This record gives sequence, structure tokens and C-alpha cells, in this order.
Amino acid sequence: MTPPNRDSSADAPSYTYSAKVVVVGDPAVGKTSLIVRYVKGMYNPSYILTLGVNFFVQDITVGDQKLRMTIWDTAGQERFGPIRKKYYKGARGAILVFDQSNPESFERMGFWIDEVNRECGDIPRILVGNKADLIAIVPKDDVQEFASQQALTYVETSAKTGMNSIRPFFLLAPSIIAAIEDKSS
Ligand SMILES: Nc1nc2c(ncn2[C@@H]2O[C@H](COP(=O)(O)OP(=O)(O)OP(=O)(O)O)[C@@H](O)[C@H]2O)c(=O)[nH]1
Ligand SMILES: [Mg+2]
Repeated sequence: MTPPNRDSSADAPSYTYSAKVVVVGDPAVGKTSLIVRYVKGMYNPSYILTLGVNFFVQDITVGDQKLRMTIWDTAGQERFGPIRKKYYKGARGAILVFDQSNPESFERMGFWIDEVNRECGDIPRILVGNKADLIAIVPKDDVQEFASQQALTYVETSAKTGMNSIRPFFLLAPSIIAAIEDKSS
């Protein structure tokens, strides 16, 4: 039997699996910037808030498999909540982003985890502390404790400098593939 999400057509063998990934977190934490840095290698210092949702497509090679990630860049602003919820459907991975220089964005992580749990269930996820180029105000010990409580892998990134900007996606990909293969066996 062909597993779900495995591309079995003869003329489209360019990837092994495809999966939707959602990137969530408070407004202005750098969700769009991280994705654009990863997918396009670019950085824009001005804040252009995301209206509703955008998506990007990126292939990731993991061993001898290729995962086509459709990365859904959601809007952190409260007023887009109802729109955002529609776009969680079918997501197989989540990247949870806060801004290390903005404690409130870290305190709100519980809200984002609850929303992902409610809308997507138990999908693989990664915790990202962005803006590592700025002075970190969120205590690193608090982040480590939260990550271990929630069983989350934690990555510090800077979309501005490019530091670790591909890591969240590369760390997530093997877990997504494992989850797809697990479900199809
Ligand atoms: N110093 C610094 N600034 C950053 C970094 N990443 C993003 N920014 C800036 O932070 C602001 C907000 O970034 P966005 O990527 O638009 O934030 P967002 O999370 O997508 O915001 P919403 O779409 O409203 O949810 C912009 O001015 C970015 O240039 C970073 O790593 N370091
Ligand atoms: Mg955005």
C-alpha cells in the first residue's frame, strides 16, 4: 500500500514526502524573517506584519529522502487569530518562535503550544529563541527549564545575522519523516 504523503506518481519523483509546517509565535518575533532568511537567504530590517498567512515551499534532504516542506507563515497579531486557526489543518510540524529580547513573547509560549495542541494534536515541534544578536532579556535558564518541561528541542537563532537560521527546519524534518513513516506502517 502506498503510504500517505508519499509521492508515488512516475513523473513527479522529485521528493519522497511532502509536509505542511506552521510557524507560530507573537507579533514581530521574527517568524517571517526566519523563513525568508532560510528560503531566500535575505533579511529585511523593517517590520512588515503578516496579514493572515503566507506560505513558502522548500525541499530538505534527510539522508536519502527528500522532504518537501510547505512552510506556513502565520500572523502573530491577535486580530488574525480566527484566520490563523484555519491554516493549522493538516500541519505535520510546528516551529514555535519567541524573541529573546522580549520576555512577553516567551511568556506567551504556553498560549502558542495550547493552540498547536488544540488545532494539530501531537505533532513534532521545535522551540526557537530568535534575535540572538540582541541582548537576551529572557533568562536562558528559564528557557532551558521550559524546553525540558515541554520536551522541546530549543534553538537560538538570528534571522538578522543568519545564525542557526536553517537549524529549526533541519531539526524538524527527520521527526516529521519519522512520524509519517510511523503512521503508514
Ligand atoms: N535584531 C533582530 N531583528 C530581527 C530579527 N528577526 C526579525 N527581526 C526584526 O523584527 C521585526 C519583525 O520581524 P517579522 O519577521 O516581520 O516578525 P513576525 O513574527 O513575522 O511578525 P507578524 O507577522 O506580525 O506575526 C522586523 O523589523 C525584523 O527585521 C533578528 O534575528 N534580529
Ligand atoms: Mg510575519
